[in-house]
Amino acid sequence: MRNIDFDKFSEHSLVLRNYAKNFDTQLLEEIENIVKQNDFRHMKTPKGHQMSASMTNCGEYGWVSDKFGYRYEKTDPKTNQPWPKMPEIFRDLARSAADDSGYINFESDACLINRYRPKAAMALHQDKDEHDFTQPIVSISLGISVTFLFGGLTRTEKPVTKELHHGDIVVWGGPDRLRFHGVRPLKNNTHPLVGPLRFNLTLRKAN
Ligand code: MD6
Ligand code: FE
Repeated sequence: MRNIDFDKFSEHSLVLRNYAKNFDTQLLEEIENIVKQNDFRHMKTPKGHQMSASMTNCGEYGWVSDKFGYRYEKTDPKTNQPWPKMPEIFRDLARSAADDSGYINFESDACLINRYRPKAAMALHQDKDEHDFTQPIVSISLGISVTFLFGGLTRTEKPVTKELHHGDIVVWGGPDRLRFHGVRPLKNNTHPLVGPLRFNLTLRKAN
């Protein structure tokens, strides 16, 4: 039996500490390869605000935001091309993290890649553009650490916080699936392997 170090947010959501660490170079190489095909960009919210994290996608569906709203698209509206293929290591790692968290047979068809520089943040939001809320979300952190905010089902509930570090994987679902969450502005910092950056891979079943 493998010894998994986990840290629970709640009954249905947890952080698997260091779960992705052994794969970090491989994951970073795959990100680099994706970015060569489809570069990071700052998307705008439907209200016209530029997001401070920059984003790209891989997999069958990519998450996009612009004046027409938040949604999943099979092609990148910027290039009209399909998103880069999902690397097997992303899908396999997400599936195994989900399995180890009690969500068996998780099949992701979308991976949003967020890149944060110091001071970038993610305001409280719900992930609700997917079709099937019975499917969990698996989120992989690489690079500099961040304070993750895990709120309630309403925006006003005071969030609990967890530090997420390089190699940690968050898995959540069930009754927590629609909880508000976000990340605090990143502090100035440098990670030995990643530099002054944080990457977050969010794997989902969009459709
Ligand atoms: C981030 N993550 O960690 C932003 N959403 O940079 C998310 O928005 C997120 O980590 C749903 C589930 C897990 C997450
Ligand atoms: Fe989210």
